[in-house]
Amino acid sequence: MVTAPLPPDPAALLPPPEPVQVLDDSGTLHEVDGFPLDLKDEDFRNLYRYMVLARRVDKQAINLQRQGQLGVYASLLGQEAAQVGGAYALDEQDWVFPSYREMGAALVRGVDPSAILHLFRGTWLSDHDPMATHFGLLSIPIATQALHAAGYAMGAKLDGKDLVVMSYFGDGATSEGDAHEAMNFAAVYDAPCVFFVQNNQYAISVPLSKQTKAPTIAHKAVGYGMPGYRCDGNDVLASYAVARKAVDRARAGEGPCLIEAVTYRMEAHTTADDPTRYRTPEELARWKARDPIARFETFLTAEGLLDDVFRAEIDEEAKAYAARIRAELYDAPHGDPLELFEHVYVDPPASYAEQREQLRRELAANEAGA
Ligand SMILES: Cc1ncc(C[n+]2csc(CCOP(=O)(O)OP(=O)(O)O)c2C)c(N)n1
Repeated sequence: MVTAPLPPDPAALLPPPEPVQVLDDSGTLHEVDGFPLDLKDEDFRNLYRYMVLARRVDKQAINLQRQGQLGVYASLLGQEAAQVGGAYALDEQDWVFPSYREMGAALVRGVDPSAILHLFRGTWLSDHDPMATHFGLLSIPIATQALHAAGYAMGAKLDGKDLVVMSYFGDGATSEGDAHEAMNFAAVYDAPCVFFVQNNQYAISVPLSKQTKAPTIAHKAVGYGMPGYRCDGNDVLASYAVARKAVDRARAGEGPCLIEAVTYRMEAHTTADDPTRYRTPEELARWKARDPIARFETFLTAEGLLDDVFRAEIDEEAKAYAARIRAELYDAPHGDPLELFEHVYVDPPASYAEQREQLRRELAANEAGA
């Protein structure tokens, strides 16, 4: 008699009761069983560098929006450790499919931040060349990138390619059908895919408590038959160690994982949001005290890896990044809105031509009235 293989032991897929934490709140390192750190001094410095650059680019982007140079911007403040730690676990041939908040992961992949900011300015309709960095285009429709990631990973497996795909999305995105379908497909087909959820506690104004009744987001993994991990997302080393484990499993053909990095969005949802309407100053202060960069600095200083020379070097580099962004973005000419219709269909449907004509008329009327 042929018997079906036993389903995985659900208990083995459950996240540990506490999020994995490598650096405690005071910046002291405790290695965690099962999540080894394979990092050298140079890696510690790189992680720090990316986090500081991400924060500086983020600040510059907010300033540009305030000056009317960007339409809108979604800040990553507070999420630097989760993003940088996660992306640092990938190899060059691997891929990332991001949401709109992933400037930190973009920097790790070598994406030019100005290219991304052009999208927020509306200079052009896409942002950067994904083939150059293996960093997908920013996805604004929530959770759609999880499907792109699952599909890309399934395709890579069919092609016999050695690559792992990581998709970043938020706690709110886990309520979308797209996230469910992506995780289910990836698990069923053992796709080399890591679903990296940054649980920053809010989906715009909706708190996590109104998002799910699951004990944690990581618990949802069991329903798909894949392991769920949780880590302290304000701890760059924990974010790295957990992502490393998930990436290694996926690369070894053991299928996908769901990671929940527990973190906090310290800024507004986007520059169009007012977070004082739905969260308290006390809550913000509690999370500010857990700042991911400050915690890592304490560790690096104690290890003798962060001296004044290195600090000054990174500070100079961050200033230069910001200056380049200002030079590139300030008063950059806008693209032609009609381009919107150019690259979607080979044979556009008739309704498309009507919509294009409607936009053309509106633009002409605006021009005439200007
Ligand atoms: C399909 C879809 N529905 C609604 C929106 C509007 N929207 C933009 S951001 C957002 C909240 C997303 O929250 P979360 O997934 O937690 O990510 P975060 O923004 O906190 O990083 C919503 C509902 C959207 N962009 N796409």
